[in-house]
Amino acid sequence: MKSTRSPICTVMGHVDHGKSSILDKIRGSAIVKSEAGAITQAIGASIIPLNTIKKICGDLLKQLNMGFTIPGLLFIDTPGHAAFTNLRKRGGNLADIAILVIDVNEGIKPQTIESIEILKQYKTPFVVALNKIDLISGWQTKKTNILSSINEQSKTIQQILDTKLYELVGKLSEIKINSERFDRVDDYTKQIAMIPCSAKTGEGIPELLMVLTGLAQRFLEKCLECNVDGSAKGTILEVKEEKGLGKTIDVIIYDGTLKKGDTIVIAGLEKSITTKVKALFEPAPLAEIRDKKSNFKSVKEVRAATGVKISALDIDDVVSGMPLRSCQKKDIEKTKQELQQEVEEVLIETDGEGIVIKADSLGSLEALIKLLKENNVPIRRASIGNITKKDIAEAESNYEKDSLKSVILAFNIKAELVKENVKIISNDIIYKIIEDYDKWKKDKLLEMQESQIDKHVKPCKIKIMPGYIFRQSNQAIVGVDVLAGILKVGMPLMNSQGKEITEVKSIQADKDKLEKAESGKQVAVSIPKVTVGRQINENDILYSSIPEEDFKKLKDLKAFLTKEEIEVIKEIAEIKRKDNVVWGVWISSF
Ligand SMILES: Nc1nc2c(ncn2[C@@H]2O[C@H](COP(=O)(O)OP(=O)(O)OP(=O)(O)O)[C@@H](O)[C@H]2O)c(=O)[nH]1
Ligand SMILES: [Mg+2]
Repeated sequence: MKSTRSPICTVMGHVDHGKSSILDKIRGSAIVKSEAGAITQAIGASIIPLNTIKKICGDLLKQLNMGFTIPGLLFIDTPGHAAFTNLRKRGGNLADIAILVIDVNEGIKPQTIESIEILKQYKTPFVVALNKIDLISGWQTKKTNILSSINEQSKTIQQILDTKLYELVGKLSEIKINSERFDRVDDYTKQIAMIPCSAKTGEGIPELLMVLTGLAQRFLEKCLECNVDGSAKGTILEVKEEKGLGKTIDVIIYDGTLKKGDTIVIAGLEKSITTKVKALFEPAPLAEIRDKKSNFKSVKEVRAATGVKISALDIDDVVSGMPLRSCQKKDIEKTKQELQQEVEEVLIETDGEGIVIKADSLGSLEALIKLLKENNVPIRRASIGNITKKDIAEAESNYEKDSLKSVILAFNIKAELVKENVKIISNDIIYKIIEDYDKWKKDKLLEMQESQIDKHVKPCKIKIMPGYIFRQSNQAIVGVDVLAGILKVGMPLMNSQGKEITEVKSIQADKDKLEKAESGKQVAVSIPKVTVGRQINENDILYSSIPEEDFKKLKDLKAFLTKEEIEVIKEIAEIKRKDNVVWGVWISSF
């Protein structure tokens, strides 16, 4: 039998911006507004029935002028830590809809961007809860709806709120999110609604629920037609050891019914696990938890959408984010294949060129892969869990060919193994990993090019200083003024007619031996094969004698030459051409 299940709504956002508090307030309002059945606590989630939402929203929902068929909303809180960053199901986000919480006084923070990136990738509709408005200094809490409350604030406060709100609208538009205050939105398919609110005073919470419910109903009705009596489909939230129960798995069920005794298949990294539901648990009513009887209540069956704790044998190797299905005995093999295929669609194992990536869960790995693909970064291997010797070896195999790909990107994973030729970039914010990777690549490229340029004879211009002839011949020693570029030991030198006459044997200044001398320095150099008064004289200008091959290479590395060096290299080319008209002409001019 087809029926509409509750849309799954995740609450996302930066640490401490008030995700849990907003959910608490929604739950709190639910309990205040009606007694029995106001909310159902599920494992890792709370379900607010439509009737309760209607009571909380009062006349607000009527304004929307819509008929509601969704039974309610199932909320999942995502804790600040990263394991929950991306709750996935095949082909999408486990969440049908989301609340993005932003602290009005703090604005956009790293995890806000992270959340937006994930919502964008999966095209998940969302609203922005602009939280903590009560902390705007001078804010007066009113017991009316949020719009009247805003209108009743002083003009200054109204202005402050508007400034903060539109600053945020501006920032969001930079990352291609078109947003607007909820009452000023004219097309919910094009604009993200922002609802100013306070989880502390409750202001704006009914409006937040109204917009969310309206959005859920309008856009989700079709995709929520699930088969309540069919086999259960779910996503693993967490694997947990519970006192008295042993290993258990917390699962969000988004389709079908799961019963005690059902056969379940859970996809694994190498192979799937098939087991039986030994027991199903929901959170115990508050009173029982207080009596310390148990935190959990055993139930016979659960229906989508809900969160449930499953106790079963052989679940030690279950990984969070993995898909779960219940099935008939005869369908085990088929289900196994389907689930394993789903996982293999995410994991990557190739011999091609590309980087290695690791993540702590299937969901975060998928999100990371998607972002890298958008950035055209080739992936050789993508897998879950700690970095292994094999990962290192795979990354290192790129080193010879392209050291920029000798990299492991790790999301929410400790980087313990190290190897000289393999760069490991780890972070618990996905887009930070990508930023760090880009930065590392840029720096590394510069470094590589810089070391490249040092292999070539670079442009340099010196003048033999009058009165500083220390030795005339037999390895002449003269004082020189470095007019441009860097004079280096080993550098071949030519005169201003373009004739290569000598090279720099050594450089000395104040009795110190130097490897090089920069423009502006005056140093003594020893130069063989020349005699002062014959091949060279006081006041002569000498240049580095750049071989034609080097001239070409320097053209490609132009970015690493100073303006002064570029001027000199042009002079050098002119001089070389006096002797050989085609010198370097096949290289377009500098
Ligand atoms: N004044 C005020 N304080 C708030 C509001 N919302 C949350 N807080 C406070 O902000 C702090 C963080 O709130 P949480 O709800 O725990 O934030 P969170 O986003 O769930 O944090 P993590 O789960 O750690 O990421 C707590 O001290 C809350 O009491 C609000 O609207 N007004
Ligand atoms: Mg929290």
